[in-house]
Amino acid sequence: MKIRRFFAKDMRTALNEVSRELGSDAAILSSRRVDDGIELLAAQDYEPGILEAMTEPAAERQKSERKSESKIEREEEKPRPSRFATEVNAEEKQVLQLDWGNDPGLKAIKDEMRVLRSLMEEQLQGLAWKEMQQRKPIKSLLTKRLSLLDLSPRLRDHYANSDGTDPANALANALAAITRDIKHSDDPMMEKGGVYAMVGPTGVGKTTTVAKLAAHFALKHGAKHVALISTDGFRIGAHDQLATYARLIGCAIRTADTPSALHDALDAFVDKRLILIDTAGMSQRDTRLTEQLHLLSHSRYPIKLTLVLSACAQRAVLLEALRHFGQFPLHSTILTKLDEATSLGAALSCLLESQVPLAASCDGQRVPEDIRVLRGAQLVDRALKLAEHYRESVDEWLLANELKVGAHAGI
Ligand SMILES: Nc1nc2c(ncn2[C@@H]2O[C@H](COP(=O)(O)OP(=O)(O)O)[C@@H](O)[C@H]2O)c(=O)[nH]1
Ligand SMILES: [Mg+2]
Repeated sequence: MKIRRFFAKDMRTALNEVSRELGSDAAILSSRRVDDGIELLAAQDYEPGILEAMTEPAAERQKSERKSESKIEREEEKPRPSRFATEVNAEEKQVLQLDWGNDPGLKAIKDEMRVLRSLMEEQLQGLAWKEMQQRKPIKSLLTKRLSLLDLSPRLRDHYANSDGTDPANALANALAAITRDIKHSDDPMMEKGGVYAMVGPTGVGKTTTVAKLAAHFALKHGAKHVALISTDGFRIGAHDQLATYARLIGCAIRTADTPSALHDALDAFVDKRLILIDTAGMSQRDTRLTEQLHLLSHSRYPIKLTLVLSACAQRAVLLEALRHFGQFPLHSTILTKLDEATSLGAALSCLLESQVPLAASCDGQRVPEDIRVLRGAQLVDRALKLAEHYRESVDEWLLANELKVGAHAGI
């Protein structure tokens, strides 16, 4: 058996060379990637028995050598691997196991199969969507209409199952179900007072919302009944921003950037009817503080955690905020920046999925005007108007793509 090593820039060239040099019956013993191409070990007049002898690990050989003498004698009769074969054995033992994972030819085939698979999936998804349009025209129309609202796919599919004798009737039922499922806080914080801590990502409008709530309460009941606490002692100007609002409203204010300072501030404001705590954001420090706020809510200060969310944020951002702050019991949520949102789908999905009650909605920067209590019907109505204004058509490819084949009930 003749064994030779070949180098070439790619597998095809290497195989051509093997065939030219050793003939078409040559056997490939191993292949591996090297710096500038492919290295092949090929054999002419390949005899599997000899190869096994070449690849038999030394330990195995020693073990069999230790067996009975008669066995040794028989072993000696067997052909021993040549010096060249032994060298190859030592050097190439690991390489002799073909490294198919790095084979460029196989990799190309794999890539092509991946493309073919996604093409087939796409075709099947398109068929599933077409089939649904034929078999369940009302459901498919509802799916299209609800897609305009930009609800999460799960909620869209859920509400697209609404009953109805005709498309308009089914849509009215679906919208009524959405409206009914939006939870509202029965706690009128702007009327009754209490201790509320605004938590949420940075920049969503927590400080502005605190000012709006404080100003409304002060207008109704008097500024002396309102107190503000800022726990955002890190950012330059954060306290100044709240202090400016407190001065304009004429209410008391304190900074508390440690749990004990917060305790002291709450003690100092024990006679206030409305205490609003403004926090910073989502950093680890804020999480610790939120934890503290939650702990305090079990003491004599019934602090209610209110999650402030921007209606402009993407669904993933809102879900992340919910995941982060949802580890504490949330009393309610306030939606801000409704005036800047081009879709309310993400915010509605968040409210529906989390079931955290909505306490108020903000639709502008003006203090105190731009805050109101919106009911579910008003929110849904607003969401529909935005959908009509900003979305003309549904991307059917996207829709079909989301309807993972067979994954949804009734398809
Ligand atoms: N358009 C709009 N802007 C808002 C609203 N609420 C707050 N803002 C603005 O958002 C920015 C950040 O607000 P701020 O209260 O400092 O956010 P915080 O970091 O959560 O305290 C400021 O420019 C606010 O004027 C709102 O409802 N609509
Ligand atoms: Mg702030």
